Amino acid sequence: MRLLVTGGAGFIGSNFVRYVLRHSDHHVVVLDKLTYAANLESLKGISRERFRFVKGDIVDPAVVDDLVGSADAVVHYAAESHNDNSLRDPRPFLDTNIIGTYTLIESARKHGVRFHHISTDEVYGDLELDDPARFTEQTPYSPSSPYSSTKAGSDLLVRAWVRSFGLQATISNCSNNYGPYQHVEKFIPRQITNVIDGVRPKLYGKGENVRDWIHADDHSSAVLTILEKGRIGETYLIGADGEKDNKSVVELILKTMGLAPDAYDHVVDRPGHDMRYAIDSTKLRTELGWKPQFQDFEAGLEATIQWYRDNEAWWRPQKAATEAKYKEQGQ
Ligand code: NAD
Ligand code: TDX
Repeated sequence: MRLLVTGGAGFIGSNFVRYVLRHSDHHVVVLDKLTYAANLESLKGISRERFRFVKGDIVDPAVVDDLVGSADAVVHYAAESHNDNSLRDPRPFLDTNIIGTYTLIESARKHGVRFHHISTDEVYGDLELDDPARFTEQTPYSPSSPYSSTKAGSDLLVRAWVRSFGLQATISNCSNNYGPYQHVEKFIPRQITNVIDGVRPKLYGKGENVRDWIHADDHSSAVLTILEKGRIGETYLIGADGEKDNKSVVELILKTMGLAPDAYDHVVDRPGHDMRYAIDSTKLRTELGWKPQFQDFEAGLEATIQWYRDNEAWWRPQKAATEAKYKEQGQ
């Protein structure tokens, strides 16, 4: 297939591009606006034989239509992705996540092109710490932040286009990803690079919040599986049973990097901070036979820490500006 991958210069998109080129014969065109969150270095070294990069905005119908028209399938990762930014300035989240998705699905329906929409578990809101429940495909939508509400809105647009216009689409909602090439604004890379810089990790509030961690390569294998075998019109939840509270993750980072596990600071909490996410991925595992390869979070985290140690040139240019923004918020 000729795949159009939006947001392929970001964290998960760039990992997906590498994964697809390694594990399939598909050809890949990346469409990416190159916002602050992108890094072209993440695509460095990829052979041009089956890969091409186009700089452009998904809200621009002319750019989108040209590329969608010559693809067999669209895999839509492009988004404004950071909750903290959405609390400072929601507007770009509406533009890219809502209007950008609308622009893509309009074009996909016009050309009859298969569409896979990448979304998040955050559309389901949050769970209590002691709730035995996990999110399933039947959980009602209840997003908390400007980011998650725009992702929820984009999911609903895709569902409506399937029902009303027969769009050939699938949707996946994945839990928190970790791995190489993640921007230093996000929790795990921020703390690793703080420790490298001799700065104490920053834990929002009490650090009790739970995230369900999955390695980016496991997310990629799940998306490729859904793209090749998923049933049109269906939603699949992607998760790897990786629930951890933030405090334990920071302690593990500190221990792995040779420091005392309590060498971190508590900072002001995120407004509206979701308490816990947890994914039940039974449908994906039983219907499509997917299973995660990275079952050992400690080993995956250790490899990620080593990647940030080895690739300082990749993240260093973003670090000072990212920390300056956090400082303004007391975080
Ligand atoms: P990211 O912020 O690292 O990358 C986003 C990419 O999209 C960047 O390269 C950016 O330049 C591009 N982009 C933004 N606006 C654009 C526009 N208008 N036109 C074209 N390109 C644009 O994000 P990520 O963490 O890699 O997330 C990718 C997708 O996966 C998002 O849809 C996100 O909601 C979803 N997701 C992320 C996670 C996670 O843990 N990071 C978990 C579940 C789902
Ligand atoms: O410095 C920090 N300290 C801290 O305690 C930062 C940056 C975060 N946190 C906490 C907030 C969250 O509980 O760590 C947790 C993870 O934070 P983020 O990395 O900002 O991720 P989250 O808000 O959970 O959202 C992520 O997963 C779902 C992605 O950014 C989203 O794009 C995805 O949809």
